[in-house]
Amino acid sequence: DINVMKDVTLGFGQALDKCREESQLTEEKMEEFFHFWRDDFKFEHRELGCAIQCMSRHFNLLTDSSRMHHDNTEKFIQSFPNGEVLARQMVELIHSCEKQFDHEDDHCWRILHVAECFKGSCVQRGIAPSMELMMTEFIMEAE
Ligand code: BOM
Repeated sequence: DINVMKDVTLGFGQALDKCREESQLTEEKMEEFFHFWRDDFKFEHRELGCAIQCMSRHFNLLTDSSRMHHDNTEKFIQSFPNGEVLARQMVELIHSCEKQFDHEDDHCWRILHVAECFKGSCVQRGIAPSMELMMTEFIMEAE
């Protein structure tokens, strides 16, 4: 279902406002969270990694060592319409990305690398949401 990843991203993105200040992620570096899926989005600001860490914490998706909490993450994804279709696959993709960057001790940088890797895996598997769909929904929600 092409809507699942869109819904999960917009849901997860709700925490961005709460995390901007503590992560120092300015609107110049990321205007809205769904821009994550743009083709030309660059993963270069450590602050984005810090923001994703903060947002994940907000939904209780991290362990004490700032790794993904598998059960909580699966349940979080399942809480969206048809989330059960992608929950296992997303947890596995994130975990396999985590393993690739486990040597990175800085949590913000590691999470940024994991996020970029996760996006790449989603694009490869054809489960990345389309930007047009994201924009439309985002604008509809704001009205
Ligand atoms: O090891 C730290 C785990 C953090 C993983 C972060 C990957 C997620 C990137 C952000 C994209 C989010 C889209 C949907 C939310 C998935 C839970």
